[in-house]
Amino acid sequence: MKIIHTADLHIGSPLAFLSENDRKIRRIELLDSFKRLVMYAKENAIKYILLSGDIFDKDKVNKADKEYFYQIIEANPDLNFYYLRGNHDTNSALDKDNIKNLFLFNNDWKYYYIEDVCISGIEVSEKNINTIHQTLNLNKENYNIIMLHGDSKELIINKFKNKYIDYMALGHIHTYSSNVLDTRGNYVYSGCLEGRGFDELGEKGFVIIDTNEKKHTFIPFATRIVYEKIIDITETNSLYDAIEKIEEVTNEVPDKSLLKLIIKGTVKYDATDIESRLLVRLKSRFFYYEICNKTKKLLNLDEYKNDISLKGEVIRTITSKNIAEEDKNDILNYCLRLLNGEDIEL
Ligand SMILES: [Mn+2]
Repeated sequence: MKIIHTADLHIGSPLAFLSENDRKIRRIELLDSFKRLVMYAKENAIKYILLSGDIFDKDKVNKADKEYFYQIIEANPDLNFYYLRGNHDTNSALDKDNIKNLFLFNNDWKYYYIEDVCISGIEVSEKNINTIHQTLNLNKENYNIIMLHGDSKELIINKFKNKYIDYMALGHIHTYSSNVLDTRGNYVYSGCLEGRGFDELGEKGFVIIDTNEKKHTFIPFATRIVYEKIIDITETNSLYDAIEKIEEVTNEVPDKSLLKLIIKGTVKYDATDIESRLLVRLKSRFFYYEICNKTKKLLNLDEYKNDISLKGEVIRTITSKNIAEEDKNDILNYCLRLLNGEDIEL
């Protein structure tokens, strides 16, 4: 039997860094990824989908989005959905216990049996966290799947060892990871279906559990991927060289992604213009991009040696101090930028 494990869709996320229009598009994509997942399940004859919490970003999610999510479930009665709520969507399914193909969980262990597969789960709270390990009751002969939402520390994963668990379908951590629980089972975070910001970088997707083969596979599935690239342009000799080097890196990032470029290094030329030189190409290729220009200029101190100005005075004072050359350059850079009226970030 094949079962899909997904979690942390966070439908209704604010996505505040995007423009109003892009935010609208991206929010629809978060919901649409769930619909694509259901289509994928149908095409691959997978009848069971586990939703391990935080399907909605918060309980007060847009009503239309919430209804649409449940309509996708109701429109596919041949698929079975197991929805265990997380810390963001505690009340999201309160009035949904009438949907025949939607199976919910609560604060006590609940067990659903499909042939020799047992899908169990419990919604963890402060009240039950210290007893959930003892109250779990599994049959050794079954293929046992446990659904939980929380990080491995708060769930006290070690206490689940040697309880006949084959697969722990977890939610809460937004990146896929699979770890050994004991000689029999694994505990797996499916991660979210779509990266929403620069704290959710890289491939996102879901997991297919194969209970016959006793294995599981991560399937990359995101509409767009969020990337962060750090580029050091210290070795470049001109703005043109720097742009070439940066474009070499950005060319490898797929179209329509979300990209943050962090450009750093100390250069001999003026690199303040980097952002505008990159604008045309980046704007046309990416859904969203931002540039963080952390470059510093290597100063030619001789130019200021006899300068009768506040700038000259500052430079003479700092250069005469007994500090490491590298630190000196940094301090001078900050001072000169302050004198230019710029805001600096230390
Ligand atoms: Mn969570």
